Amino acid sequence: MRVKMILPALTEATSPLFRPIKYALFPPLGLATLAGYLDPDDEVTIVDEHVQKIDTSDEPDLVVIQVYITSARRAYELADLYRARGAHVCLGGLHVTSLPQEAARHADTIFCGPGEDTWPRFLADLRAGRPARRYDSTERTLAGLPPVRRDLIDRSRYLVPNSIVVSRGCPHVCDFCYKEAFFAGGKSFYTQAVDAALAEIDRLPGRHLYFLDDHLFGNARFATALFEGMRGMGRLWQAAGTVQAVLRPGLLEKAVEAGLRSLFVGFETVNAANLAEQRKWQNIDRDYGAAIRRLHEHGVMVNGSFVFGMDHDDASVFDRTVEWAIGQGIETATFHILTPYPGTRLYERMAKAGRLLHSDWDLYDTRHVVFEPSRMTARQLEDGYWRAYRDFYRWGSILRGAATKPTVAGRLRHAAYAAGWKKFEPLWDLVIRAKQVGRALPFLETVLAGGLPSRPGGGNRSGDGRGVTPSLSGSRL
Ligand code: B12
Ligand code: SF4
Repeated sequence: MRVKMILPALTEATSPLFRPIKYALFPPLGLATLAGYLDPDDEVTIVDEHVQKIDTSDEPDLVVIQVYITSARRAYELADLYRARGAHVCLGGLHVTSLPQEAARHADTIFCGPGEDTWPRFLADLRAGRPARRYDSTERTLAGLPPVRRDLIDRSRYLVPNSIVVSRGCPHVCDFCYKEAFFAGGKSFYTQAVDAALAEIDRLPGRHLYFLDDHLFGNARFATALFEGMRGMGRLWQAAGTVQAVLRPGLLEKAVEAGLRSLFVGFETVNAANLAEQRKWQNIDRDYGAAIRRLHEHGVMVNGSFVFGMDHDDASVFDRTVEWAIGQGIETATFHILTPYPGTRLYERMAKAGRLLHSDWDLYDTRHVVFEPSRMTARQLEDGYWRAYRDFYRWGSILRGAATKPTVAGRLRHAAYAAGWKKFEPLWDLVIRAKQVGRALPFLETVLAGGLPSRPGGGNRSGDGRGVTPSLSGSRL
């Protein structure tokens, strides 16, 4: 069977003028995971439109498309094209799960929720000549997961080819997050067996890893065993975690011993009232400053994530957030405009109150205002969002942030990391066009390694020295 798997891109990522580096960070791990279930004699390709053009002149038997909200329009366009040509078209992923009826109009088969249970079921049905129109995931386990088909990924096109996930979902329930809707109908947080996760890590070449798990620290027992198993592998890695997990005694130390050097932390807001509104219980009454100090003391750089536009935010929130982040010595920040994804509680609340402005999914990209804010105008919110980026990444701000570090080496590392992410965008653009992303960055791995409080154990168990791919944690999104 000829199988074509596609990750369509949103318009910005395919711009002929300028391609932000964030779209060349991570390969399509979801599709590579699903490819693991195909037969060895299936002819399969994975095409990621964020980094390559899609040739639509072919005639595959089966087309598999992963749909995010921001790429839904493009995904449907490709689906219609291949259906007209007689291929069996499957659509799955977050947006299909949120709006199955919308997606079904463009597909032969749709998939709701994670694919590990439904996808092999569908493949068996297809081979038996009776594929269904819709599959809903209910069994949630990562046991027996076949190896991710990384051989189908062109590593040289990505800054971080070694992205990995060893769990799914998250134990928390924040109102604005995709997670409750996506995992409805089954468990919403589960992990691989520790040995399987370690084996997957061991298979990855080079030194650097990026865990894309929503909350790698979410199950403390699993995380402890994983970090203990990773000790001595000589890895340098980045991940996402919560303030709560950082403050938990012992866990961060183990992560650092295993090679953690930069953490994406969802602070979300400096406005405490917003946390209750969004059911971000795990952040309430947590000392953000203490969490940052603890990370920095352990040589871990912080990528702070902030959301603007919650109901208690007024027009002063941008300056306050930026000043706070600089003063805390946060190395990189990711700002978002609050975006109600269909299927979330936030979306329901906004829809009920008549506050949604439109359903143009292209603009649900966390850079546009798609609802009526409560204490400022939509214009103020959008302008403030862009201003926050500009102000945080000014040279003056980078140097002020760097100056909070106690040592010269620490200051240099901060400046190199923050500037590398945002100050050299035109250079990244050139590197992407020259298809040299994968080779460009041993320098950044050096930056990550620069903060070690102590040296981790020696070499790389499986490493072959290739694919050393340091990253900037500047974007999880
Ligand atoms: C890595 C990442 C990115 C990367 C790369 C994406 C990629 N290569 O896949 C980059 C940096 C490009 C990115 C960009 C953006 N992202 Co992003 N990203 C993620 C992140 C952190 C991890 C994705 C991942 O690899 N997961 C692990 C794999 C194994 O899971 P998976 O991809 O979901 O695939 C599984 C299932 O979805 C399902 N499945 C998927 N497709 C199909 C198809 C079929 C047929 C079947 C059967 C099953 C199936 O089966 C797979 C195996 O279980 C997620 C958070 C998350 N936890 O998902 C956010 C997330 C997906 N991003 C999000 C957003 C908003 C964005 C941006 C708009 C942000 C921005 N402001 O620019 C952009 C635009 C994305 C776009 N192109 O349209 C949102 C999506 C919201 C939504 N409802 O669509 C998420 C959920 C973050 C969040 N919490 O809000 N992102
Ligand atoms: S902690 Fe993060 S991943 Fe978990 S529910 Fe909240 S926003 Fe989503």
